Amino acid sequence: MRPEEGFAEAAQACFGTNIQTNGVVVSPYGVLAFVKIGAVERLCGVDDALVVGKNSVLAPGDAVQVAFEGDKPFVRGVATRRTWLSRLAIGRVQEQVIAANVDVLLIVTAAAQPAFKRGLVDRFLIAAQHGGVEPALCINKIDLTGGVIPEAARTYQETGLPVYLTSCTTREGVPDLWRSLRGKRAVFAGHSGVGKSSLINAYAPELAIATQTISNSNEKGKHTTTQSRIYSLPGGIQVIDTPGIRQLGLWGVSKEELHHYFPEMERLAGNCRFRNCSHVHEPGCSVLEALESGELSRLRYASYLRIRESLDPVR
Ligand SMILES: Nc1nc2c(ncn2[C@@H]2O[C@H](COP(=O)(O)OP(=O)(O)O)[C@@H](O)[C@H]2O)c(=O)[nH]1
Ligand SMILES: [Mg+2]
Ligand SMILES: [Zn+2]
Repeated sequence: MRPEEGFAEAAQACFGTNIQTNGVVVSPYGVLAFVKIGAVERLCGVDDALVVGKNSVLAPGDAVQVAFEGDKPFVRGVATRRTWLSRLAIGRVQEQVIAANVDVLLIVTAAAQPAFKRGLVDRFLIAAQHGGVEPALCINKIDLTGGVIPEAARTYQETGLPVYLTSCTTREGVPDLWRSLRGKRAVFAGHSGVGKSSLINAYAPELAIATQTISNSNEKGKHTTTQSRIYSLPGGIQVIDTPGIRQLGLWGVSKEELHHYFPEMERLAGNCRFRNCSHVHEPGCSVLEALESGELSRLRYASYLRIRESLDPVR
C-alpha cells in the first residue's frame, strides 16, 4: 500500500478511521517537519512529546510514524536511530541530532579558500564514531592548489580514513567520490563555503541547490544552505546537505574516555603504566613515548589536548 496525496481522505471516507503510515524526515522545520510519505513529501505537524521549545527533536533521516487527522498529517512517533550524527546544541546543554540513520559522514573540507583546518575534522571523526557512522574525508577545491594536498591534511590518509580529493571546477575525483556512496545514505558536513552543496550539484545538476556566488563569498557568516535536507539521487544514494558549521561541540564524550575516540592512541593506551592514564603527564605513558619517537602524529596529539580541554569530566 503506497500512500499518495488524497489517499488519507479516501481511506477515511471508506473506513471512517484514522490511518497510520510510515515516513522519513526530509527536513525538520521548527515545530513542523517535511516528511516523505511514500513518493510524496508533506509538511507535517509534530506531536508535542517530540517538541522542545521552538524545535522538534527530529533530524533528517528519522523514520517516523505519521497519523492523519482529516487530511492533516502528524508525526506521532520516531523509531530508535540505527546511527546518528550529533553535536552539543548552541547555547543549550542539550544534544542536537544533525542526521539520523546515515551510513557515511563525509567531512567536507577545502584545500584552500577557506584554508584547511584540522580542528573540525578531528571533532567530526569523534562524533561519527560516537554515532556509529563510517567517516570519510573530502578535500575539495583541489584545483586551487594544483592537486597538492595541504600539509595539515596529510596524516589522515595514513590512518586508513578514506580520503577523496575533488574539484567541482575540473570534476577531478568527483565520480570516484560518488561511486563510493552508491546505495548509501550520507551526510555532508563541514565549514561554510567548502563546497558541500556544489559537490551534490556536480553529481545531480538537476537539483540546482543554491551555492555561494563569488560576489557574496567574502561576506562573513554567509550560509547559503540554511536547513539540512535529504536529497534522493541516482544510484540509490541519499545525501543530507547541511548548513556550514563553525564549531562542533561534542555530545556524549567525557574527558576520561576521549582517547577511545583516537584509534591510534587507543591501541597504545593499553600499555600505559596507570590504568586511568590521561596521557598528558604520567610517567610510563605509552602515548607520550609514541609521541616522543614520532610514531604518533603531533598534530593528532595536539587535537587530543585541545579537545580534552573543552570536555567535562564524568559526573
Ligand atoms: N575553485 C573551486 N571553487 C569551488 C569548488 N567547489 C565549490 N566552489 C565554490 O565555493 C563556493 C562555496 O560553495 P558551496 O557549495 O556553496 O559551499 P557550502 O557552503 O559548503 O555548501 C561557491 O562559490 C562555489 O562555486 C571547487 O572545487 N573549486
Ligand atoms: Mg551549502
Ligand atoms: Zn598514557
